[in-house]
Amino acid sequence: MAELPRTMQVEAALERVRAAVGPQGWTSDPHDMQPSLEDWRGQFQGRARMLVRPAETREVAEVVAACAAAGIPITPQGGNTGMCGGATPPRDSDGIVLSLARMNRIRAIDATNFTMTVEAGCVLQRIQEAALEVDRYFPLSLSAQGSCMIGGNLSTNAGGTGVLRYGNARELALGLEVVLPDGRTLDGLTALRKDNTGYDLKHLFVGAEGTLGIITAAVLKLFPRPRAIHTAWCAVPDVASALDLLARARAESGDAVETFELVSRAVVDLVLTHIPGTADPLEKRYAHYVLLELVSSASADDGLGQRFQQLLEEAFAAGLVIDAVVAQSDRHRGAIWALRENASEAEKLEGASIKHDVSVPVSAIPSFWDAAWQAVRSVAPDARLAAFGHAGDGNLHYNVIQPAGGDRAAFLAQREAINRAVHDAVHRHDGSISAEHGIGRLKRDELRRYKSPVAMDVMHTLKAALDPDGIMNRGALL
Ligand code: FAD
Ligand code: 2HG
Ligand code: ZN
Repeated sequence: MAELPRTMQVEAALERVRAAVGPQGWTSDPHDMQPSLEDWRGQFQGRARMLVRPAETREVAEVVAACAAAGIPITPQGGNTGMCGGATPPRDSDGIVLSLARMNRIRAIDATNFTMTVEAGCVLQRIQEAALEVDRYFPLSLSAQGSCMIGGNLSTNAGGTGVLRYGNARELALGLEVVLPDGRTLDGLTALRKDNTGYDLKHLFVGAEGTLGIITAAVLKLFPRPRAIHTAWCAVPDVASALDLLARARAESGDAVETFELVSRAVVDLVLTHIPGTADPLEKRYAHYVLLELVSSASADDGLGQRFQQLLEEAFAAGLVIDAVVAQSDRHRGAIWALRENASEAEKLEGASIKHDVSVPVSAIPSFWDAAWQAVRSVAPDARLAAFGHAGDGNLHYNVIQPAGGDRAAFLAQREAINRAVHDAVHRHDGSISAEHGIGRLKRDELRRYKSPVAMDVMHTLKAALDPDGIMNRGALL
């Protein structure tokens, strides 16, 4: 029998997609699709034939099989909060966006096994709340938690503010269910902590940014619920002192540090300017701050409060902390956290920023900080630094923002030179150009520049083996 022309193959496949998900599960209305065709930062705009929203794994499998048969590209999408444009289809795409938003069931919670089985479209905050309801804790925590989804968190291997104690998303997943690019379902929903039966396949899909398949469900690790939380907002004289404070806090608290966030004054000023209801908890202005949080899961306060107090006193005496405020209530703690949690939003409201989500060894942060800034100043003397981040993990958001009142387009025209200044400094300090946000479309060229050719080759080999026609998230990562 003669093969159907491509346009007829595509139409037949799209009809199969529509039938698989039913009328609730798709739209091609430009107005309804619009939010899915642009990223959170408004930096990427794309095109798609259809927005498809399956409600079950078998529907995802049928949609992918239909697309695979006709070579229709698929862009997977969760909460669309990603920072690198990975969930936005290409500008010239003739494919579909596949949203996991309707797959939002919590399938099971096993409090004895300390596990929860969730669908990919579960919003992170809902997972945190469901864990607390059974007196357990799911520690992945980021400012986008009210809208990002666990499938997106796993696909970007998200980090956030609890990595020091609990690891990033990769370390929180025991098993995954994945629809492969040919439409088969890989059921790896194991709740086992030990399973050495060959390659641990889940790790292929964590951090793959949707390029190797679609995560449809996951078994997550839970932890005992924190009972005592001690929070301080500390002014530090310089970045090096902050890291001395970190080392001291880890060693003297029995490694109870859950959060160690460095925030520069420039970022605090942006938050105070743009986010209503925020206030500076200290009277004087300082160059850098640390949001420090120590946590204990013991049923009574096991002396951590005392150690926390002692730690702060000793840090004052050693000149590592020059001013501080300790949270006295949940409300007070929330007000302190607001200075950190609103950093991205405040930066966005201030104007154009060139973001650098980078990591270096913790001990190299001070040297990197100065070297990178010197390099940026040499190419963009009027640019401003609004840096903050998860210093406890060696991860800085070394964001360079446009001059106050300056021209947005002129500033963004310097992107290449500014990226080179920062990323070359990262490279010289044995760091990574993407600590936690991934590569997406934003950093594809940067990845090629800094990743070893052998590593790139292995990644291309894996991609070709699993997705030979390249339908999964075309244009992202590789
Ligand atoms: P999306 O943006 O929808 O997608 C991200 C990528 O994953 C895309 O490549 C997409 O194709 C792919 N994808 C999504 N779902 C699936 C799936 N089910 N299967 C296969 N591929 C899929 N990130 C951090 O790591 N740490 C932070 O502290 C942090 N803070 C943030 C704060 C703010 C205010 C914002 C806006 C973002 C922040 N982010 C942070 C970035 C972002 O929230 C995370 O990357 C998050 O994990 C993305 O989840 P999402 O559901 O929005 O994914
Ligand atoms: C955070 O830590 C996020 O708040 C966002 O990773 C970082 O906006 C950024 O650059
Ligand atoms: Zn971050």
